[in-house]
Amino acid sequence: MNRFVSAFAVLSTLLSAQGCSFPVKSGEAPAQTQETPGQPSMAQMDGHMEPPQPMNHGGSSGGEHNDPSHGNSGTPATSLAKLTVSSNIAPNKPVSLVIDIRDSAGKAITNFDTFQEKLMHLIAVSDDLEFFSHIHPTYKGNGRFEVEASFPKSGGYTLFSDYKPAGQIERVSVLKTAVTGTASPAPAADINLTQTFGNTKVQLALPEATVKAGKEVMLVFNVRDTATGQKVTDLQTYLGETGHLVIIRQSADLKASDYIHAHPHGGTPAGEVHFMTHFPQPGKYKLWGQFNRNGQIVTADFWVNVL
Ligand SMILES: [Cu+2]
Repeated sequence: MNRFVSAFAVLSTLLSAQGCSFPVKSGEAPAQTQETPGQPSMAQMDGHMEPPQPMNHGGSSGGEHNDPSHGNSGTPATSLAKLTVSSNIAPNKPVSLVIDIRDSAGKAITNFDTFQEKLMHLIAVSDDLEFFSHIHPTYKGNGRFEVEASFPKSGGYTLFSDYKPAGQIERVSVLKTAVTGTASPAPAADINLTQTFGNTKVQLALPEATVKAGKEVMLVFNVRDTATGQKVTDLQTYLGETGHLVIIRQSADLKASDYIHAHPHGGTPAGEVHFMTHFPQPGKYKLWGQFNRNGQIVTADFWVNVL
């Protein structure tokens, strides 16, 4: 009962934030559901030196003629994601997440392109950005993806669902859910740029002491072994690349425009992973670099203040 209240409260916030509406059938399903429009991913904009929003690609000369979302910001996106959670989510209790992808007419989208080795990448974060999870839902056919997840603590969560309808550009749909109970206050942001994760010490090198919004910046992750202090030599590809970097801007209501997925540059020295990206606007950003040390995924998180 309680969860319906929170689900619809979140939904209405989203609708007003997005400035568009789509039908909500109350009582349609016994589970917590959420629908959000897909937006062109910022990932595909990396390297284009364009600000992430508004999604303005400069008129009709682009090659992706199948994508009406390239028009004015008021144009509806061509895909919608709906999240269904089978039960009340308790902290640390595995729960099945079902994500249905439909087109703007409500019809299931049934064909997806693989990118970075998967059909869907799902980034789940607690709304205070303390918890991060990168998982890959399984495609069940008829537009439906499923994955088991568990969330460590009470409070709101945002899921960034990253997928590519066949022949179209990458999309990011934002889904919201909540874990029962009262959220505990977030710990203070640790702004130290050297952190240890198990047997790996990662130092994030910024190009300048102050990072400014709207500028292309190179972020360098120096990955060392804690035992030897030396740069590691055992990095392997992870999902087809030498590393992945997810960046999310801290915000009371996380949106697709707060999400950046950066891809690394090749040809860098052993133990270094370089990402070119930009921070669209001032704020506090959380960064999660993911690296594969001989089969073990290291997730290195940092806070960066952008002026
Ligand atoms: Cu992924």
